[in-house]
Amino acid sequence: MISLSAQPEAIDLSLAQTALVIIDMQRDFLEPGGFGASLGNDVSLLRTAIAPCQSLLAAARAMGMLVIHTREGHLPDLSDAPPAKIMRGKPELRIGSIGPMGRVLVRGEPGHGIIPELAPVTGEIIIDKPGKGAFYRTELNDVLKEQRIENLLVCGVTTEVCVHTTVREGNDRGYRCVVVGDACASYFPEFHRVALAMIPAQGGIFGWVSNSTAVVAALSPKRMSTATTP
Ligand code: TIU
Repeated sequence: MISLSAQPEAIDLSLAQTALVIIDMQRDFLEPGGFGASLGNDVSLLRTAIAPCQSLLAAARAMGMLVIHTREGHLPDLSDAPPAKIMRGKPELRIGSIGPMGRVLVRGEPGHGIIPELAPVTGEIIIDKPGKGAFYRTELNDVLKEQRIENLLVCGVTTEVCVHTTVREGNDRGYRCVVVGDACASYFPEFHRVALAMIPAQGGIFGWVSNSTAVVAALSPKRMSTATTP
């Protein structure tokens, strides 16, 4: 059991019942030529989340915490992509079109892969999701129930889109969701700030917000032993 400093207040977490969920750290969102860039975004803005996600991942791996990576993307025949999503806006490349990293937002294409800095290792779970939320049309809830997980440490991109949707879904399903703020990023810094502010408002309406330094310290056995020293 650890006590993690967070907003709106510290949260006690049983680590055996806690999972790290890394949302959509894919080349399609973080590298030029992918889905994020096709929507007109400056993808370099998301890179601030990489190092904090790496720290969280290393700490979670070191203590054997369940790690879940998610990827947004569609089947090659686009049967799981609603026309309303494909035809939305005026992107340079639509979902399914061929770009420099293969077909945009399609499973199995280079752009759909997780960035090398955060590549999953054997034993970690990868959830492929067709929507913004990681619970919608996926096995995520079943996996979490099977592993008796009650708490989610959530990071990744983008703060106000897939991170927020997943946290809202998870909160409604009874999970305590702690968003690791500096390990999330948005193409819109103001949206990032406001999205994080919404979560702990009203006594924690969607969950808690913490930061990677606090989480890594709380997960580190060294810190836990020194914390007991008077
Ligand atoms: N466009 C945008 O900000 N995000 C997405 O489309 N997906 C995720 O957030 N992963």
